[in-house]
Amino acid sequence: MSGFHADLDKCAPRPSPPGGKGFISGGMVTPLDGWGSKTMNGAESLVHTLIAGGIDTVFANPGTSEMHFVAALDRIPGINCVLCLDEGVVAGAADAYWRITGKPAATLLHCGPGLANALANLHNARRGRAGIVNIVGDQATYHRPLDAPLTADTEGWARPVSGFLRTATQACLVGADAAEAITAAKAGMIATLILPADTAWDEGGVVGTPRAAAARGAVDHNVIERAATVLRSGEPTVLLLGGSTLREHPLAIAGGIAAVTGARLRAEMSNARIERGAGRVEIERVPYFIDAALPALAGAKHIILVEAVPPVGFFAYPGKPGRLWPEDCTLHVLARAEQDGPAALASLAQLLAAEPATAPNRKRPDPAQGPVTPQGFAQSLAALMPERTIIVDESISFGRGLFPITAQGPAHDWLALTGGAIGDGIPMAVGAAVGAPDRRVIALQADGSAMYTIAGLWTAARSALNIVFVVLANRKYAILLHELAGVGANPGRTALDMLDLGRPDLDFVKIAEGMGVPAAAATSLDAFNTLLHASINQPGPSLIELRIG
Ligand SMILES: Cc1ncc(C[n+]2csc(CCOP(=O)(O)OP(=O)(O)O)c2C)c(N)n1
Ligand SMILES: [Mg+2]
Repeated sequence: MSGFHADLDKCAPRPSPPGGKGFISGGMVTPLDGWGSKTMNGAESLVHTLIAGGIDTVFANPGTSEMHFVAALDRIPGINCVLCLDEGVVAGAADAYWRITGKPAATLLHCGPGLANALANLHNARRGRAGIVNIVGDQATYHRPLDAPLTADTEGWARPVSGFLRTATQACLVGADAAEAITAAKAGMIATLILPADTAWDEGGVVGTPRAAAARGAVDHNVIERAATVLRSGEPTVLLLGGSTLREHPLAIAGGIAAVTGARLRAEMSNARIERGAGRVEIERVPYFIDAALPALAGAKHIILVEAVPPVGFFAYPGKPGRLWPEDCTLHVLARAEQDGPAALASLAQLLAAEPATAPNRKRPDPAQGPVTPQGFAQSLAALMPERTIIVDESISFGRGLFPITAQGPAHDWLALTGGAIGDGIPMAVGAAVGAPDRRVIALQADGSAMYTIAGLWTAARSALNIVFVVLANRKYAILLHELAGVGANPGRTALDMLDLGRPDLDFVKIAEGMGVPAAAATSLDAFNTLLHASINQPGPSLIELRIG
């Protein structure tokens, strides 16, 4: 969906811009006489429409062109405004807010460049199919032709990440435009609404009426029958799950199907949220590293995709395949991303007479002691994380082996990087904590990735968010050292220097304290356990710099 609103006859004529007659304004120069409602400006109609659409949170980094929107947020109660000091934080926070609440948040970004700063995390959000009402203030319509410094191709920059894209043209249409954007966001799209300053400050605003989220498309019965036939064949089959099928209930249903048919379960490598831990059916992801990913799907004759896309390697590697499924394996789509995967699984289970699986009783481990290892770290997490913890995982190389042991912890959610663009962990922790203030967020944060959007710590302090940031400080881009070998490159001094974060070492304790987040360092699991326990039991954010080598 894209383009300008066609419904112009609802509006009174556009007021004359300053400069009067003869000023260029998209061909329209009309006097103020006859202008419509004076009760509300475009920005106010936008805020009222957001509230009508159930939007209660705005992650914001404003500028001059958004001042009327900011003023309207001030005048009209009902929206929690969270200031973020970098647009990457805005976008990552809005993404995780969606993942945790199932509701879109709005953003507030400043002109093309503000949007551009947000793009990497909007890319991640799009890959995870998040719904966001992405509001970008921009130059007034009649100022745009003057090509002032902040003028940019805002639509052009927004297009690749946006499922819906609209530039408001008149104050009286902003409400209707916003209503459409909200409806699109509720369907799991990034809905970008570009708001030229005059469409915000002009009078004549009309509140729009967002529609309720449309029900997700049902899967055709023949498709379900075919999947049942595949599963009954007894040939080696993998059920590859993504999207909403990684929640507790559909996972139990998929576990039941696996139990009666012998199929294996796998989660997509890049997925937005898995419900796991005590009482949940355990599922492994398709591994990141190509040499682990290929064996994970080896031998499969069929892969049934449920809200998942065909599994491919993260990158190409010389002499290795890009597709992860074997040559003699057939892919079957049970449910596409926008369809109702859980309902399709339930119908499939019925055909196969499969009962939902019950998760085995896993014993919760004690915290591990001694030197820091990934296994010991995972064990301490499983031992100490509270019930309903939200784990935000940007742990990169240290985190590859954390999954099996943390499954022994209490029921929790796991939010992973969905689009491979690092710098999403701290922002996602912010958004998850804003969305679920009654829960504890533990952010597993690799050090190099932390530095992209480190400003998110300030928002965590300002908004007193219940987050423990665990910075995994190996002082390297460790994964890239591995990748260097993987692509067959022969590193020299310059190459190795570009993967090293030392000289000077980053002091995350001081960085955090400088932004109002209490922090301490640990070099052993014993010290980590003590700090984690204390952090979990105090409200607000804290940071543990865990030195891992
Ligand atoms: C936006 C973006 N920029 C750069 C990269 C390339 N990249 C992938 S991993 C990585 C370094 C990660 O280092 P760190 O966060 O310290 O994790 P570690 O490998 O040390 O565990 C970089 C630069 C990327 N994936 N995304
Ligand atoms: Mg590192």
